[in-house]
Amino acid sequence: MRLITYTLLSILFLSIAGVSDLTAKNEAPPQRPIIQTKYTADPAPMVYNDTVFLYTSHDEDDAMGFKMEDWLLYSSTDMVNWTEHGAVASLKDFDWVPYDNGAWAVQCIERNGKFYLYCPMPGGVGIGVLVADTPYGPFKDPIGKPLIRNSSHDIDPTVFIDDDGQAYMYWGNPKVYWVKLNEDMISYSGEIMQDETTPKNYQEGPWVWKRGDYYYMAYASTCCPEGIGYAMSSSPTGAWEYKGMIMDASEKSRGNHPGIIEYKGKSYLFGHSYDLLKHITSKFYERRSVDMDEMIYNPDGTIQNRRYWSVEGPDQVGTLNPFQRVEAETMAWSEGVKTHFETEWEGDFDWARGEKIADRLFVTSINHGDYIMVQGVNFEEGAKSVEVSISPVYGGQIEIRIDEIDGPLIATIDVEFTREAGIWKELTAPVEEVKGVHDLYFVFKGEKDLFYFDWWQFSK
Ligand code: FUB
Repeated sequence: MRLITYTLLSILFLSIAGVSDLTAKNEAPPQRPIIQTKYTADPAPMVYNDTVFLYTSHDEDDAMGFKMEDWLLYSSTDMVNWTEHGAVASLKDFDWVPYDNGAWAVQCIERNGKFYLYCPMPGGVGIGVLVADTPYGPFKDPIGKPLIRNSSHDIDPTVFIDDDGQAYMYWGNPKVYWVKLNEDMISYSGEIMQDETTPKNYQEGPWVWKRGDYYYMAYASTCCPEGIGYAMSSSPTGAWEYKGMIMDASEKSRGNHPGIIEYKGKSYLFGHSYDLLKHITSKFYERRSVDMDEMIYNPDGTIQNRRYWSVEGPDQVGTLNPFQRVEAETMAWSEGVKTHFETEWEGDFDWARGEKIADRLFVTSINHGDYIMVQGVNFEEGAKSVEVSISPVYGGQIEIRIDEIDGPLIATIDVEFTREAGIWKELTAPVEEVKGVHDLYFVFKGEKDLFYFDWWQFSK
């Protein structure tokens, strides 16, 4: 059944993508977009301490139009395995925001050890700022009012700090506005300016960065569908000269929104796809997905064009260490599963330990045949056992396989049904010989609602 589903999905995806060279029988399904457990949009990647922190907006699972209440965080150190950290901020963090649907495109930036999250609220409500001591939050509103309230088009803020320490914020649809931020990052100086050279085909979603002597502004470009265009300048305040499309507008997509970083010597472009939605329906809803690929500069500083996201995605940079605790919500690809955050108050009492269960984010909605794939796991000289943290529901099995969903079985963990719902346990199983680097598949067997899955770790 799963294979039939794969084949149908492959045919559907490949015909949507117009990809002709990947039609071989039994071809693995495209494992894109990068996040499968939720609908995500408006990527805002930030590199801090050798980790990529990816802030996104969040399209609810039942969204028809925009239904966006909070902002999510994911992280990666290898650009293929992404760990979810849940919702790090929401509209509720602003006392002055009059609605609970309008958590549009944010950007987070670090300065002097503090993390500033710039949050637009559409409809003329303004752009707010939240501050935290860590990239994970908790984020608080330090000013209790909008940082920017200029027009009814105050959306899509992007913040850039130049080499001389001057910070700039840019935003707006259908014109680009900008202002100089003060060093405290929660106030500004001087007038709000409307950019006179709002670059060709600019729609919204500016993203500004510097490379060498050049300033770049990427943005959602052309409409509709939107691709990602860019302009260059010799100054952070323009004039901006249109240079072309980083990613073409594609019928496979609708809206777009760029985020661009350099990480471990490579450049990456993030933006939108609708491929996850298209896996379940051909109807259009605002249920977007963040996707990404490597971005390549030409020797003269211009950027190479790509038609759409590749099927294979970027190369993994580095490997994943299985001998440290890995959150179950770390994955390169998954099918069927969802994630859930439970606070100490909502969680059940752990009778075995006599204590309340701490806040945790874990994998839920685990049914027969679902699986999680973690890419490029380095077992070095081998592993002897594996431990998993599980909360049983009806019970079942985790088959741990390598390289393919039906590849060699290296461990099996039996999870028994228990009447004491909500109990978390650590279960251990021996591991068959496995050496070197492999993709790791956690394949779930049983009937339905098998268990919740919090983390896993191998031992030597
Ligand atoms: O996600 C809501 C809005 O859609 C964003 O603010 C725009 O950039 C577009 O992606």
